[in-house]
Amino acid sequence: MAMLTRRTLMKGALVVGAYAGGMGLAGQLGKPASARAATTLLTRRTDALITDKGPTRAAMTYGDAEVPPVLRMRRGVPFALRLENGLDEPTTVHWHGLRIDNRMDGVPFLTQPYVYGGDGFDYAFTPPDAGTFWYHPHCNTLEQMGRGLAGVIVVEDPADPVFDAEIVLNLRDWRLGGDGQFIAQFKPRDAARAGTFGTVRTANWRQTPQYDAPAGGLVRLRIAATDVTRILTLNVDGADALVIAADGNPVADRFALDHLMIGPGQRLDLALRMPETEGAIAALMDLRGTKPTTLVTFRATGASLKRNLQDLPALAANLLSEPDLSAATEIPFILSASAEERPKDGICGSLGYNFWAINKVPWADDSGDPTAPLAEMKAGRTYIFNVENPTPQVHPLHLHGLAFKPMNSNKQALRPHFSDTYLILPDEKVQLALVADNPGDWVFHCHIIEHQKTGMTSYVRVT
Ligand SMILES: [Cu+2]
Repeated sequence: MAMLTRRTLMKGALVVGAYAGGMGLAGQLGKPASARAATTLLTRRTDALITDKGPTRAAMTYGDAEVPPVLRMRRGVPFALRLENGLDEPTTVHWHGLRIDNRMDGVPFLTQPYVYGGDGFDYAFTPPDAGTFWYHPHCNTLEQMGRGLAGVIVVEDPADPVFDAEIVLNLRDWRLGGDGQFIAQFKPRDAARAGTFGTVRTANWRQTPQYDAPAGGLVRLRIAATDVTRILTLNVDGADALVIAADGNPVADRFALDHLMIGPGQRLDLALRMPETEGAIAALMDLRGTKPTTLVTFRATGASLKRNLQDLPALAANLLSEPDLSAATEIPFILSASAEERPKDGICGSLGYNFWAINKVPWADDSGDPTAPLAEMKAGRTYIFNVENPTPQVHPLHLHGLAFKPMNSNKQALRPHFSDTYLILPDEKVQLALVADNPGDWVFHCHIIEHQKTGMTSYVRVT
């Protein structure tokens, strides 16, 4: 059935595996990483071929290749990796969506020291859930992510259905001028609104790349929206596509993709049924905004495999704690604009403004002044976050270390589903129900990074 291997389809996206099963101490969840991991991930500056104007200088990447590698892990298998910081500024790595030990969560000051240029940090954890996740810095985040530091994580499960091909898509924009070189990452007046948009759209750092896949075959598309600002409305032209997982977790009843909105930090796993005829093209589109944008194309190759989407087995569910709504404690989280005084400059960078707040408290996240937790929760108990968005903007709200179920929106019909990032609409009220089953200080913030960095950040404590 598998005519093409994953390796042949990954194209520029180098795959790094670092299963640490045989590596001893570094792989033990809950213990300090006392041994250096066999795999290293180097942050460094690089020239990048993003436009036809020649190399874009002073991009930032992870690893040896131009594009950050896809990190492959296995559910329940210890993983270890040493971050080596080759930048001339501090950084950290956050593993977005992975419910791991708080000490491995990558938030400077709150969970670990920042990692200076020339220094390293040993990350070691066991991913509890299979699915599509991603990794990025939590220090000088707008600049470092804007210049390239964002990669995709695939956590495999041996029971995953076999597809004819798998294609991982890291969707993001770049703030480049007409000469193909970086321009300022943000404009303050836009940070106070929807955020500052990129000028060049890419998938895996290429403009509208084309991938080959077997005609009539089933392709698993693992999509991560890693941009710092842009919200997408995804559709597929020229082929049928089913949504099989969202934000790392299988959907209970898979459904046809139809104008689905995802925001920064969110992921979508699609089962794409390739066209029958060799040479036929399908396209992943973004329909948000004034004109449709083709993000990626897929070209059918060879004789049709005659596969049927309905024959695809369901993905195995992740083992998440079901909230006990009869014994839940409710906690309000109200998003707002803010006009408080300038934040202090921090080692991990400040944008110099407070435009946003949660429960009236603006916090610029990676400045070393974390205020107090907005809520304290008892391990093992159920909580409901009553989130209200009276602002005129959409906000992708991300909670570290825990998984929640969105319920009872006054604006959207919600499917029962576990997630780590919720895209809240203007004037929406929603309930995020969760079991506080992972102790630690967990950041809860908007993933439009300008909003995060100008105050729309808080944290909760689980003890
Ligand atoms: Cu926001």
